[in-house]
Amino acid sequence: MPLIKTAFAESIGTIAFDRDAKRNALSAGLIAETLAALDEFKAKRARAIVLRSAGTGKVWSAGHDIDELPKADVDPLPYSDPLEQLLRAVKAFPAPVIAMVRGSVWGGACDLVMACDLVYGDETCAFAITPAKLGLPYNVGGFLNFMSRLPLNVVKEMFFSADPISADRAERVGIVNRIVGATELEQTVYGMARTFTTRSAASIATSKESIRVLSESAPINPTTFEYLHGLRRDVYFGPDYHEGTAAFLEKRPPKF
Ligand code: YXS
Repeated sequence: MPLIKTAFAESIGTIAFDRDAKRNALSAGLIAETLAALDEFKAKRARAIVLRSAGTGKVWSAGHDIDELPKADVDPLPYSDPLEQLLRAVKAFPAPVIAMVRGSVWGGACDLVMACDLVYGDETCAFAITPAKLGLPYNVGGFLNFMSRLPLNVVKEMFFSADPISADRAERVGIVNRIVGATELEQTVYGMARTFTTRSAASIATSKESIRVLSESAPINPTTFEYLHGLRRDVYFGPDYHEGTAAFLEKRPPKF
């Protein structure tokens, strides 16, 4: 069974997560299909991509597939992780990627939404980043993804509390470009995508890549990187990560 649905019309590629049984958890399989779809749309010279859920359920995506997280003593978010590969592919895609969000967005899926170029949601959308619920150390690229978009106090509220930011606050703090009514969301998103198809693809691609390079240029020296990596190792070798992933799999609240 495919884990995503895709469509291509008017030079706009659509990728819809279709794994509701697991609340669109971003498994390696779902991500592989998504990466293949991005490659196909790049070959077709898509002028815009829409990333959405196929369903109309309460959850856009439950984030990284926790069943696939290493259970302990291993970096849970290495450079090679499928989700990290997807984040880089979205940021490198040579046309705008628009997240169309209905329902709640959790963990790594929130990072994915923040990696998209534009985000539109309806009043049911909500956004949570959840390493603090799993006892997990997030990674440097992920922190920078949030820090380059949101005020630090909001980044800290999200990472420390793991609580969802509701639709109206998400618009106020800048997680989303706009919140529109549920019945207008699709036409708003595809209307913006169509606008991009009438503009210079070369100019847009250069703007997107230049903004990516400039926004990611956070100069840190090797000693600082080693220090940050050491902080992360202390966590993923620590007791909280064992407890956080076990609690989720045993369907009970974690005891930190
Ligand atoms: O028991 P079954 O087989 O029916 O499966 C259940 C859940 O186990 C499964 N599921 C997931 N499986 C793997 N990875 C997930 N992230 C995940 N989320 C859910 O889907 C089936 C239905 O789940 P259920 O009954 O809880 O659905 P619900 O509608 O009552 O609640 C929906 C959610 C999303 C509120 C709830 O499932 C939930 O809180 N899921 C976990 C959200 C989360 O904490 N995601 C973070 C994943 S870790 C991550 O992304 C990063 C590494 S980090 O932690 O750093 O942010």
